[in-house]
Parts: sequence; C-alpha cells; structure tokens
Amino acid sequence: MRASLITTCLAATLANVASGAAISKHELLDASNDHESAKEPVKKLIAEIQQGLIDELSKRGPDAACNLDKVVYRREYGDLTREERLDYVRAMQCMMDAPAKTPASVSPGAKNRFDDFVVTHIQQTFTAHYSGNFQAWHRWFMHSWEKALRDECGYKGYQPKLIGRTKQYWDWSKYAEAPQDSPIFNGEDDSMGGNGEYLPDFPNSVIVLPEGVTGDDIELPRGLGGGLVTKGPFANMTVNLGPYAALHDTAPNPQADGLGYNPRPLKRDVGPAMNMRYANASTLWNLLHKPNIKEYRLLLEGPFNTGEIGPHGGGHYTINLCSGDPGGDFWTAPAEPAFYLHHGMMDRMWSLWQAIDPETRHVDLDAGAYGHRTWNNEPPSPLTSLDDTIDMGYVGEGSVIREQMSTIDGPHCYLYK
Ligand SMILES: *[C@@H]1O[C@H](CO)[C@@H](O)[C@H](O)[C@H]1NC(C)=O
Ligand SMILES: *[C@@H]1O[C@H](CO)[C@@H](O)[C@H](O)[C@H]1NC(C)=O
Ligand SMILES: [Cu+2]
Repeated sequence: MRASLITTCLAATLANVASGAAISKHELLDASNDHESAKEPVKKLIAEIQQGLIDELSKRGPDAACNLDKVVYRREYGDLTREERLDYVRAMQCMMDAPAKTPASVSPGAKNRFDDFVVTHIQQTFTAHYSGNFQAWHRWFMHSWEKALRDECGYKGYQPKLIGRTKQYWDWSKYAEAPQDSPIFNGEDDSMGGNGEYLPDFPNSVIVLPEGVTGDDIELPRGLGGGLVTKGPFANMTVNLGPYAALHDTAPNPQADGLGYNPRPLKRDVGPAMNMRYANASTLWNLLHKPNIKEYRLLLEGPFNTGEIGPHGGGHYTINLCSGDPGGDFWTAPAEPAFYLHHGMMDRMWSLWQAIDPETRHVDLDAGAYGHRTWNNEPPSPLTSLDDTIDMGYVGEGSVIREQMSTIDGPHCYLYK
C-alpha cells in the first residue's frame, strides 16, 4: 500500500536550484492568473455562506444547545492577536512537556502528550484517509486536540466571541505566494517556528506516478529551506515518531509501523511552489462549487494514484514533500506543529461547503471509492455509515460520524471567521 503514495526527491539540479535562486513569485502568477482573480470572488462567496450560518443560528431560541450567543469562532492564524498566538504556542509546548498517556508497549516512541496524537494518527492512517470517515474523523481529532489544550494545558482560546477556540486555521490562499514569510512560518516567537535553514544543493519534489498510470511525474521546485528549523518556538524541537514513508535524509523508524522511538530535529522546506500549484485562491473557489461529496473529495485529495494531490496534499507538502520532516510524511504529519492549522482550514472548507446545501451535505457520505472504510476501498470494505464509530485511542473519547457532520449541532458549536 505504501507504493500508492510514493514520492521521491529527485537529486535534480535545475538551473534555479543550482544557483540558489528563489522561485520568482511572478513566474508563478504569470503561469495562471486564476489565483489573483479568484481572491475577491472567494472572499465574497465565503462571507455570504457565513452570513447564512449566522442567520440560521439567530433563529434558534435561548434553550438551543447551539445558538448565536453560544457559538464560538475560529479565526485565521494571522488574524489572531499576538497574545492569542503566544497562548496557542505555549499550550502546544505544554503538551510536549506533559507525559504521554500511550503506554510504551503500544508505542515506544510516544514520549509526551503531543505524541499521543501522532500515534493515533499513524495507527489509523489507512482507515482515516481516502475513506468515508476522513473529514469527520479529522473534525473530531481536531476537537480532541483543542479539548486537551484547554483542559490539560490551560489554553484560553475558547471564550465565546472573544477568541476562537483552537482550530485557528491557515488560509492556504492567503500566503500562497510566500508561505515562508507568513505569521505561521516566519520564525517569530508567536509562529509555528521558522522555515528550515536554506540548503543550496537540494532536490526538487517529484510526485512519481505509479507504474501503469499514464501521465508525467510532477516535479515542483523545492522550497526555500531544506534544513533544520532554527528559529522560533519550535527550533530544536525533537520529533520522536515515524517516519512511516521514506523521507530524504531521515533515518527510517526502527519499527515497520512507525511507532518506534526515532528522535531527530524538525526540518522544513517551506516555499510557494506546492502552495500555489495545489492550494491557491481558485482552488477554494473550485472546491466550494463542487456539486456533491464525491467530486468535492476528488478535488480536495486528488484522484487516487495521480499527480493531483489537491489542497489537502498541497497544504501538507508546502512544508515539503521530501524534506519536510515530519511534515512530508502523511502518517506522522501531526508531529509537525503546523498540522493543526492546516486541518483547521480543511475543516473550515468542509463546513462552508456543507452549509451551501445542509440537508444533503450533512448526511451524504458516499464519495465513491473514497466513501468506504478503507483507504480508496483497498482492501474492499463496506461503505462508511453515519453510525460508524470514531476511535481516538489514547488521545481522548471516541465519537460517532453522525455527530461530526455539522459544526453547530451535536457536540459542536463553532463557526469560522
Ligand atoms: C538549538 O540548538 C543549538 C545547538 O545545540 C543551539 O546553539 C541553539 O541555541 C538552539 N536554539 C534554540 C532556539 O534553542
Ligand atoms: C491553482 O489551483 C488549481 C487547482 O485547484 C490549479 O489548476 C492551478 O494551476 C493553480 N494555479 C497556479 C497559478 O498554480
Ligand atoms: Cu490525517
């Protein structure tokens, strides 16, 4: 199964790589003006959908479990105040300092509370991606993260109307031309840490098509880092788990399941190429116009075994495919501090898309091959149902998919700004 997502780092030296020149912002924009021209229409469309959600909540009475008075908002990371960002960083570091709940017999690599989340994700990667529970599972995973931050680390970002809960998100389109300079990766003390140190001789990212699949491999310019993260709160952070997939220059995990202890420093190669190619403003526009969950998922994640990886893959791999460690490894991705901002955006887009046609989109899970219990229905499995359970392992309580279909019903009461 590993083969289906194989990516390699071609030891290529394209002219711009050898000379160390950064990819030009204009080169990318000139390739297509979609991103630029989609920015305003997307903003308007999202504002309209959000207004609809507010109207809906304002019709609910004072006794409703979720209404306009109770709802909380999750905001874009760059839109938080400095104090809010610092509190988020502090709470995440507190999770890294707290003991793991996962027993060493389950995962010798789980060294702290932050790692518990990585373990659960690695264990369930093949049933929680390209599968029917993908979005519901990650919505609950995010909720569990937020709850642990609040209950175990005193995270304050939960007061209604003052501060969004976590699920601060990263609007992919907002910094697509230069994500390395965004408030998320700029290396300031209120960021998720800086880019990796710039390594001049560094491979590009190549998405290799599996044998038998027609089309060309997709090669994208490397990012502007490649080495260790040396700035910001997560400089010198130790990654304990994974990788599961092969990463450039990273020793394999001592266990085949990726759960062994493999301490190493955080690495990134953040840059615009991946972000612009897969997660620009026109991508958001296209996503919001998909007529059903099957087509939505096909754009979000790309058709299986093709070079298209959609904004889900594009956001992950903006940290970089081959050298982002652990950001480039699908399985170990939650060990990358920016993971939760990326999946906040995933959850935001799903909730906005759902709100366009709630009657259908809060119940319809059939996403074709992506609607089954296993990854791309391999090995063949039943379709996911709303009654299927969600297991969070040592992270926290489980749930049921039905409870995850709306952000303003069941256990949830939040909107995105
Ligand atoms: C990271 O580690 C290096 C080498 O041990 C040290 O020189 C540097 O000050 C550390 N940086 C931070 C931000 O802790
Ligand atoms: C923006 O994303 C779309 C996919 O949603 C892609 O087809 C297009 O080429 C991207 N634009 C740029 C400038 O890369
Ligand atoms: Cu995931």
